[in-house]
Amino acid sequence: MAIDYIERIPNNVDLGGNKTLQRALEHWQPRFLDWWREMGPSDFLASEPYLRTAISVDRAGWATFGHVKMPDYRWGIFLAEQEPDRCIGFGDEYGKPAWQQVPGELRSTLRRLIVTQGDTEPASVEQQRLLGHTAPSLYDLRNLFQVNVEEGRHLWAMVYLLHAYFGRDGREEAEALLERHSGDADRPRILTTFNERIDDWLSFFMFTFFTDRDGKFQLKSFAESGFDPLARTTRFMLTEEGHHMFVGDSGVARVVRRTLEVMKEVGEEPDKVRAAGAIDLPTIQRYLNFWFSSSLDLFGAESSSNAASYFAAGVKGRPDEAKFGDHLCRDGAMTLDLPDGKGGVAREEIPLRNAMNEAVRNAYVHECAVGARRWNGFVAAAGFAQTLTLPSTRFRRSTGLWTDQPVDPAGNVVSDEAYAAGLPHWLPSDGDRAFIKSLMQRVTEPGKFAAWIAPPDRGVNELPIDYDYVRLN
Ligand code: BYC
Ligand code: FE
Ligand code: FE
Repeated sequence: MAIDYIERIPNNVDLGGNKTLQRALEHWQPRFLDWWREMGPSDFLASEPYLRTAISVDRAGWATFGHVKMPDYRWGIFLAEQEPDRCIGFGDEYGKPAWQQVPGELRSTLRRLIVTQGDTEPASVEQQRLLGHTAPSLYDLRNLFQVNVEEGRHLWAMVYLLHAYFGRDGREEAEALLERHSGDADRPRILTTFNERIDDWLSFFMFTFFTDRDGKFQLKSFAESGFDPLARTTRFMLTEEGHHMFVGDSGVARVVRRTLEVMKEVGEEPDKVRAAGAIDLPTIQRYLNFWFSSSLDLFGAESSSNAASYFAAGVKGRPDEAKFGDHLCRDGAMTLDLPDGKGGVAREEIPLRNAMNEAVRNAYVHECAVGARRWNGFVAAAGFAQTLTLPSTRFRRSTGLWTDQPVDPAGNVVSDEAYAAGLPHWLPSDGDRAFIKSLMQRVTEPGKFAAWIAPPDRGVNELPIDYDYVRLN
């Protein structure tokens, strides 16, 4: 289905056929633009990055590329095609027709989940708003802005659902999504990771690798939802998410490859690597530890009655629910490790439905490990024995069973003293951050890259690497 570009708000939901909704969203639109100008990449309003924009939701028309000023980007409302006669694929409502409207008894649950999802999107734009000043190349600057405009569109996706299906409460929540801000002392974003600072590009690459990947898993859970408009919305969002994770995966890989080039010249000693202007692997490991552990919290508690009721009600399924044999999960169980309160580890069996957060987190950890293995492949191929390792899922947790437990990255419960003494070695120190910051120098000549990162293997949309990916007007 083609997207209607004549309208002020591009859409494939026949917005023109619902004047009340159209007016409400046209009222929200200038507020969004004000927010973008104030809280987005505000110093680059006149720049023209080479961006892709969706002009239809099918494969052929998905991405149209061109130089565009970001405030002129056509943010719109795009849903994946409706599947005729779609049925609910899991939980107690299994096999019943998917809902085209919000069931009354699920209204507040669905609203809360949609608000939580929607809150993360503008939060990430806020977190990344100053990175343009220190972009290591025009290619990277363009990727940053591509991610930013698409996160802005993901906000639109959730705001559409709030306006279209949740009446007055929904409209109020849509306003509030522009009023909370990342890191704000009074009105912070909802989830902790989205209040953390992203002041440098190593953090940005870690965030797009680890945190956007949580986005992928959460969106895939919603893509199974019995609430069909949510499922269709998130299905289309997922087509954009692939690029965000590519930015993270290839970004970290390029940092590692540059580090390895320098290590071949000056040896493995971190100080020497730093003196040569690259990022030593132990520092990369500490950044990895920070963002991985923070992102693990985003899956919620290991044992969650909320998760059980989402699953039972058909609100939130497992990613790729169809690949599971049992869609009811009435009598399955999962065994969890938990602190025994005496410095050791106990085990507890809980009903599978209550363990849905943990099941999804496990799949996520598995996928993160594939990325880490790839980076380690570069290290090994360069002839070095160091490795980048995902810390234990018990390490530095702020939600769930392991909240505030003294656990080292290997997963061992240690004494409080050992934990306090270890943390500066496990997480980026002030010194690490100052060093990374000192490397963040802006490079604006097409085809040139900062010394701490290798060029990418190829450009965007089959263009050369030295293309003018951003016209800095
Ligand atoms: N920080 O029973 P649980 C993305 C709270 S990323 C602070 O598991 P729930 C993106 C929780 O509120 C994807 N608090 O809770 C990426 C609950 O508190 P109450 C975002 C947290 O809510 C990059 C308590 O702990 N999408 O799209 O059922 C760039 C017990 O936990 C946190 C979603 O998150 C935390 N991390 O499950 C741009 C999907 N975690 O109510 C975008 C929508 C938990 O007991 N959200 N708590 O006071 C959800 O599905 C669920 O809210 C959660 C948590 C899975 C997050
Ligand atoms: Fe997003
Ligand atoms: Fe994303």
